[in-house]
Amino acid sequence: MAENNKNHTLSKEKDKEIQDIIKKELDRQRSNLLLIASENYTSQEVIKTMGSVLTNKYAEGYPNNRYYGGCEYVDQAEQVAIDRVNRLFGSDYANVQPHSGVNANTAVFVAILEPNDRILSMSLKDGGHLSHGQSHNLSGKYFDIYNYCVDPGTELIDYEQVKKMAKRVRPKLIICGASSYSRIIDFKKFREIADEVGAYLMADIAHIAGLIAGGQHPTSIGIADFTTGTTHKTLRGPRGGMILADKKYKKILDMAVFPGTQGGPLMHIIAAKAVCFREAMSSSFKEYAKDVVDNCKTLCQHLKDEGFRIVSGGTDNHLFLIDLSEKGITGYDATGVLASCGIVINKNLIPYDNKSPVVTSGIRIGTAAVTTQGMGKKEMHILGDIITFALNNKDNASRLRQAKEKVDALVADFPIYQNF
Ligand code: DSN
Repeated sequence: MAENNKNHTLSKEKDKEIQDIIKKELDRQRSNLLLIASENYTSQEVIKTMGSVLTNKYAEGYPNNRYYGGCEYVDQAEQVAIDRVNRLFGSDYANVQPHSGVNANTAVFVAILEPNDRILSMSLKDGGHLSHGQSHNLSGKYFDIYNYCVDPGTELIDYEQVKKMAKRVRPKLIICGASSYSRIIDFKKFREIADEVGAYLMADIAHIAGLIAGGQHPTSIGIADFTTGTTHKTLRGPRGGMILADKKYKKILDMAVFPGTQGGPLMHIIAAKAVCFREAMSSSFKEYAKDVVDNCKTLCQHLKDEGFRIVSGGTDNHLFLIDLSEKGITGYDATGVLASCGIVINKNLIPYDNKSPVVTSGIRIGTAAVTTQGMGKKEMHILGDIITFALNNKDNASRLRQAKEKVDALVADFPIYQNF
């Protein structure tokens, strides 16, 4: 650099305050068992791509049709992401720009609905998502929301009730897909119901995207009009959203994402999505998806055998819900007890819960992250024993310390992010 020139941009100075926080978070992820059903450990290649210079680029618009110059390489990255996700899911249109699952859902609403149009979706208490019409969310404020519930006896989606409601309500859009439903979702049955009442069908596969990609859950592609999802849960990519659909919807969906609901796309995240889609096409990812479900079934059955009541009696996917009301402990307290032992889960409403969303009668457990770590059947039984021991000794500090020691021993055998 010439003597009098100043380099204003390329500071090599470390931001110690933030680096210390990142280091602490890395240690937290390394030293705890992450059983939050919507979390995972993404690959180092994904993390490296997110931390790339692609973050510097504005690229409003779509590949080869941008409002900025200099987009030749980010165009390539976005096209690779689109082509790969279409190949992965067998779709013929994809929008990889939504910043999140909520943004993907919102864009579909903007594409096809007018304010006050009717939506029929799953109740939040029964497993639905807040962006499917919760009253404080934009979806609940701008649209007329009707909810279907699970059957109070089986705790499974009652397709007859969905059909009856659809006939009565005549919604413009039916939403299927959930955040805390542990069973297979029958997209074909939803399609039949939507056809009977002339409604659009949107499948929100945020939770099960990786299971669909890995052949462990039936697909919604070719059945639902719109499939929305996230890339960071079972799909194990960067935090972000996506929309898949028939290409006849390309124009309205592209417009609804940009300029309808978003501005500049996050090109570093889109490139990292492309990395994740490639990883999810591998045969090892198929094995991973199968192991996630097998581990979930093993852990769920273990806890059931220990006397915990499992919502709907079991699981077909990567998560299950425990109803703790007979155990005399709330979801809120159970989350704290397990956290003190190094097991991170979330409290969760269960169907027909009489407690508030802050307290809850249940907890949700998922196996996507521990399966990424390499844990299998044997570890699921160890984990089941530790969870049982901790919840049965919730007020005994020395026993909770013993549970923590067991978690530490388990985690030590399955290190993650060693090269960071
Ligand atoms: N998708 C939610 C979850 O399942 O954790 C968060 O909104």
